[in-house]
Amino acid sequence: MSDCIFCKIVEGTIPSAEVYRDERLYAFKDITPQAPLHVLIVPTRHIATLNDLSAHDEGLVGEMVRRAAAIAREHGYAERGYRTVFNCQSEAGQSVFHIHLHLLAGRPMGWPPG
Ligand code: DGP
Repeated sequence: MSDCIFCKIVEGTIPSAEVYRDERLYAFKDITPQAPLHVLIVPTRHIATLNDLSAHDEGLVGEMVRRAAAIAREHGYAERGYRTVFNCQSEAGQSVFHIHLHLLAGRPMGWPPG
């Protein structure tokens, strides 16, 4: 989608700190990290919110979650712990409307989230 900031990051027209890439996923460092490790995992195809997922996307979402776990493990957080978050719509904190899974690790996390 032409005016989507994460599509531009996937295409490389906006620079980002790459963590992982394949045909279906791109993972990169969050520009305003909220933890020592803060990575965003996005599909390379534009999907605006979780509400726009179809049954066809179940494998894709599974890949996003498994990739978050793999990145956490690569950074040494598999046993210590990490948090994964999808924000959906503005009230929940979604500010970029291209779905992304936050992976946060490296500090104690409170609950409930703010
Ligand atoms: P959310 O609020 O859940 O929609 O998360 C959007 C995240 O995207 C937020 O943590 C900041 C991050 N972000 C926004 N713009 C950019 C950017 O241009 N580059 C990078 N690396 N991250 C961005």
